[in-house]
Amino acid sequence: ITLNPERLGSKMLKARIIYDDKEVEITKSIKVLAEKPPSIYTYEVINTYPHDINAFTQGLEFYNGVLYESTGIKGESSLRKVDFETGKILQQIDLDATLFGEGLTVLDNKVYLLTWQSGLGFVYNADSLEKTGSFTYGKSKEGWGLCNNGKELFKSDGSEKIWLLNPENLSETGYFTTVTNKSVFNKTNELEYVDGKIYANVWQKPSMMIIDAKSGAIEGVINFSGLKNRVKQHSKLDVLNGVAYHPERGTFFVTGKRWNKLFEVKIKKK
Ligand code: DDQ
Ligand code: CA
Repeated sequence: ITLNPERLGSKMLKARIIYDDKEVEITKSIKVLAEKPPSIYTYEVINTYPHDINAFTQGLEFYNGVLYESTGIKGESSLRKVDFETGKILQQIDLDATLFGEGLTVLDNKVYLLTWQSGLGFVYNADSLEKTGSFTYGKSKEGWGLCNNGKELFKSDGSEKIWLLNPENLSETGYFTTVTNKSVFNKTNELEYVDGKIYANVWQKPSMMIIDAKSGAIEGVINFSGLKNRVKQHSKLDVLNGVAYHPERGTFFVTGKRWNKLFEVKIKKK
């Protein structure tokens, strides 16, 4: 039996054998893990910008120099364009109060936005934020994070899988599993695609993973636990969430749910 080594994770092996003159099928589940442990990365804060303290940040991505941000919580969910330097909201649309906004990504002037548990996503014109379409999920469970590589979308759903979606019709064309050399990991949340890797923050952890976007191998981890202490402390303060890459500056921007700051950081291998 040969395994497709491109994608890691759980595999089901099936074999038909002759036993006592009878043909029987045997199955065995195995886990194909990454070869190497993840490398440790560190970060340096190079700038701090204001961020809406009320925003329950879900999606974060730059497109043509503008920061696109989506927020969650029913009745507070929105899609906005933000001037990252001042934190000023340039344009905003609110989601129906029955929906819980989740991740977003922008491709070919279209914003794709997920909702959490209603199985529903939306498409908007990136300039006007006018709604141009909607879609439902296939086999993926919930709507968590989104990013894209210029051709396909990547979607997290709270499980150990990252799904690939066709941007034309939003069909799920496959998935890969996020694994280290030791085990399978779940709960990747907000995503960002840069040069063949997906930067993913992990729900309820102050950490980010660097995942190979083909195999699913977790190649790096970054501990951002120092950042939450640097924002205004208040009773509704929530977890680190939101990572956006700025290609012209070559830096990452990270924030959290109801954080009053957006941090511009440089990431490097320890
Ligand atoms: N998710 O973004 C990680 C997918 C879900 C975040 C859910 C946070 C719960 C907030 C409280 C909900 C009250 C109905
Ligand atoms: Ca992002």
